[in-house]
Amino acid sequence: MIKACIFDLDGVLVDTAQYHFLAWSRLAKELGIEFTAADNERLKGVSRMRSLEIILELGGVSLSETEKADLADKKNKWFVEYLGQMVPGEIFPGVKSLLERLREMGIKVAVASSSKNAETVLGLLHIQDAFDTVVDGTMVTNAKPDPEIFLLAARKLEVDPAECVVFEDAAAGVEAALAAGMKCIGVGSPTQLGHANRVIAKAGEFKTTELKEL
Ligand code: B16
Ligand code: MG
Repeated sequence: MIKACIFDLDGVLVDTAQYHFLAWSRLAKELGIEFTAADNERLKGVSRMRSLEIILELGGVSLSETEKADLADKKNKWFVEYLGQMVPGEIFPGVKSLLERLREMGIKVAVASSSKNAETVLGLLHIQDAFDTVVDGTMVTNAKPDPEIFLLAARKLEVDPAECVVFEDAAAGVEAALAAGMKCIGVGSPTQLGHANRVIAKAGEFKTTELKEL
């Protein structure tokens, strides 16, 4: 029986990719590296440092760890600045009512996001109180596909991993959820997320009656 729903943030509750794209494009331009919207797709669900490394690889640029850390910091400052434009209405349609329904049913809800800016984003969307717990990139050492972030969320919710379902838009996140011994609903395309227990196009489309069928 499912007792908890764990939501990835970026790409499941809201589209932050557009803001990441603005910041990464600005950095790539400064470095003289061509970076397209298609390239940006490869960064979804990937950690900040790995995202930078992918961009540097695109440009055939190799830098020291210190230089990379400085660039990642610079990108993050711009990202946070661009996030200032985010408004509560950007939460994906149907998500807020889904969260409310789950809680009414006594199902615990959590966010498990690789982003170190998760709290800021939840605050901008005015939904920080909609969750029993939030686990983010500042609290784990191993990035998805490692199951650490989901196992930590289950521990904080005091629920067994087998009683959790994860909503994830990234292939590495689906892998992480399954490795944690949880059920997983892929949010996006079945081609990329075929290893999930089910795939839906948008999180807001999920019907709580479907929890029984997992
Ligand atoms: P930050 P998620 C991920 O969040 C994003 O999908 C990914 O594009 C981003 O690079 C990563 O967070 C780190 O974000 O730079 O804000 O720490 O999908 O796990 O909610
Ligand atoms: Mg995501």
